Amino acid sequence: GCYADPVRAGMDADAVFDGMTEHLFFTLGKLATSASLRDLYMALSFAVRDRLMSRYLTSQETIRARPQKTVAYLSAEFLIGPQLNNNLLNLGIKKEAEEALKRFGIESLNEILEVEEEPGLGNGGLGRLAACYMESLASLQVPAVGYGIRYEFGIFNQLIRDGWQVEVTDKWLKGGWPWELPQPDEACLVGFGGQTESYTDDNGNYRSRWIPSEHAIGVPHDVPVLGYRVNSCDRLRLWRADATESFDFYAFNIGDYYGAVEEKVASETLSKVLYPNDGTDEGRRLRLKQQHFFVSCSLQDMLRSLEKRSIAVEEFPNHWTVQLNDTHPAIAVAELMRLLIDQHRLDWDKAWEITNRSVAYTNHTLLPEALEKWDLSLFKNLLPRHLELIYEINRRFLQQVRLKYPGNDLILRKLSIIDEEGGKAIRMAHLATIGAHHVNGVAALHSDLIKRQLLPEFAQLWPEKFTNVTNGVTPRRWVALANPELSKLLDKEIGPNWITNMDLLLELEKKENDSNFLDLFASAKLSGKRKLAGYIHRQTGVLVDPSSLFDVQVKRIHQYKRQHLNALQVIAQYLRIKNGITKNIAPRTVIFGGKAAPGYFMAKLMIRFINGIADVVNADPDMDGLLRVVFLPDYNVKLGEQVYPATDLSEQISTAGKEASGTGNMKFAMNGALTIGTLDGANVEIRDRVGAENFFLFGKTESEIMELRDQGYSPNSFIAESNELQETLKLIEVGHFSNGDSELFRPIINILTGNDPFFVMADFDDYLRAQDEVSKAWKKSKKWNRMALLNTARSGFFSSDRSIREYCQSIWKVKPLPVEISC
Ligand code: 26Y
Repeated sequence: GCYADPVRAGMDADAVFDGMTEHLFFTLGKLATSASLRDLYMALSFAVRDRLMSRYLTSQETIRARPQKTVAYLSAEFLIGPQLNNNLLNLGIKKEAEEALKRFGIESLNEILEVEEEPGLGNGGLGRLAACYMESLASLQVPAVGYGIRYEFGIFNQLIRDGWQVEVTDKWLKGGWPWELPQPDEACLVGFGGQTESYTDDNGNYRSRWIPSEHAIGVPHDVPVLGYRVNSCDRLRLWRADATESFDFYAFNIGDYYGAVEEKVASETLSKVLYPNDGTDEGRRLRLKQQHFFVSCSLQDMLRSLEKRSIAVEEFPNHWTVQLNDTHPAIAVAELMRLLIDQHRLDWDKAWEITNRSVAYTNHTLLPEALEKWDLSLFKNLLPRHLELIYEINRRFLQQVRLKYPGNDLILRKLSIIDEEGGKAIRMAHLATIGAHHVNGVAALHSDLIKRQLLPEFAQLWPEKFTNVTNGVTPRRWVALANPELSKLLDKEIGPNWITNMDLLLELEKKENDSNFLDLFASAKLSGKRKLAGYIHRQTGVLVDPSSLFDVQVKRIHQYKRQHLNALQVIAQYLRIKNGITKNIAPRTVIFGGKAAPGYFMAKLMIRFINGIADVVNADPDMDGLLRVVFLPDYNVKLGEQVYPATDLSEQISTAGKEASGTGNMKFAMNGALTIGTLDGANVEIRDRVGAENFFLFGKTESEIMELRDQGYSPNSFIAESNELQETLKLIEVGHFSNGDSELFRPIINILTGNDPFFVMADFDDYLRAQDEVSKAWKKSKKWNRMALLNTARSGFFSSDRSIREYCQSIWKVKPLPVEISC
């Protein structure tokens, strides 16, 4: 795996220049004199990709020569973001690339980075977490493969027209994407539908055989994932579905060869598009097909890797540890059983032992509407053999439960994989929990609630199975790459090792009273704010003042995340300014960003609501110098890189108990934003680490919310007690933010004054109080800067390196495998 040609592997500016020149000529068919920015982006990307190859291939050789356990991270989403800058950073050739670009007449690398389309192969937090974890795995030199789907269309692009969200197809592959390596020779065949039949095998045993009615072919498209300044380069293997019409392109050993060739199934639609709902399970047939498709390909791929090396299938758990990123890949429990029993002829107990020793499950949500359930008839129609296996898993499991709780039918009903309430359905969280050796939540509070509320009967049955791994984010992308000014300052002050050892940031605590240093810290922030202000002006036409407080809420739009609470607060501030009560007001720019699921009416209306407020506020001269409101269209990874470094105040205001963890909250804190937030998800741990005095806490706790709900919550009792809230609601009702149309935002008013499912009214006054604290603190700039510095200094815990170390030690039992390159 070693290739030393300087044109392909050289790390200096000359070599990068030569590599680009060759790619322009031979790969792109262009002369340097006529190359466009896009051509130069492609040429540089190919030159960088060349430099990944010896690392990538040597990493694979190393594990082949010294077999040890590899992590298989199964996720329906990988929101990896732009690749070029990250690979330049991790390779350590950013300066060299800049120098090479100068010779093509390009003065700033940014011009080239601008061209890159990001693969939006995820909705939000869960997909981005998978990407951060892949980067940390490689950086920690842990052998790993991420398995997922190569959606042809990722998360839609968002336009804002007349204040409304408009969805536009994400054609990220147009023009070619230089970071993937298709591997058609490693294609896998996946079946769907049909029926099972029983037969007696050669040894006289009754067996079941699945005769699918359709097949699809999965073609791996591999993306190299390089670690930071190491040779370890892991693989993200994304499956593209091909129709079996092109089956004869591939060499397979299956019984029904002709049947497979003759199929006229448009199987390629399987990997066509990412479902854009995060948080609401719609139980769609095609989604289950997508899940089984990528899970089956991935497990076959793992088993094949053992066969290739003549390793017995019984050894599977010593070579692979399979992590399920939520229940989306939970069919893996049944599919691994099927492959072991039907294809590899293992008996049930052996197959179950292998499955259980290999699989672990991460839960990312408690919200009932996000818990995957599959209608039994749909499931049976698509995966009849899997249904049989699930019935048997369930039968054996419930038998075990009966022995422990004799005569307790209630507990059987609660634990069963089959939900018998209403139409029968398969509960994927139960399948995953029974099949896995560990179940973890993604923040301390969340993991606790899994045990107390979501799966209490399981937690009682298997207390040792349940654990917590608090989420983390990669400091490479989210600090080193996104925030060059802060990074420079950190390098100068504490040396460059913070990038791989974020605990070193604690040394910054010594600087908390150093005015000079605080000024430098603040000017790094100001530089980020100037850049964002420029972007805001170009995108929205709104002029914002970089010296105002940048108050930011970016995340998917959801009622539980309560963007409407933030919006109401903005209206309250607007009213104060209109009424001349400006003494305690700090000049603010309130920035929102995020996509709404296309079918989520309330979320889309919330976007319209924010834009309605923005129009009124920004057009009113009374607001000049005091208040601006911006909705940033098309929030994605690339835009996040602009936003986190430019933020003073991070809005983390979900109803307590509803946000499993949050990861944006961590990105903000690392970049020196202060948080205004509830005791929800990882906010709790952020506050514990950075110090309560450096965090603006408000709102009811999870147990207070529960109590309120149990007592029969009535939002009107809270409204009755708050004049500002009444005035705020009234202004919306008269159509002040909708050109006099008093109907437009009626649904928002109705929900808030009706049953207010997310307790917005209950938390409003305390939120306003906390915002006043924010304004007060902002006016003492030195104190603010000290608080901000302490947020950066104490946020090392939220590095995904720490999270991955925890997974490796307590769940996966895997060790690093350093990769050496000999040439
Ligand atoms: C069932 C299907 C429609 C579905 C699709 C996507 C359900 C959920 C999702 C995505 C969930 C998600 O992004 N969850 C977030 O995971 C983050 C990483 O753990 C958490 O930080 C965050 O709190 C949680 O909402």
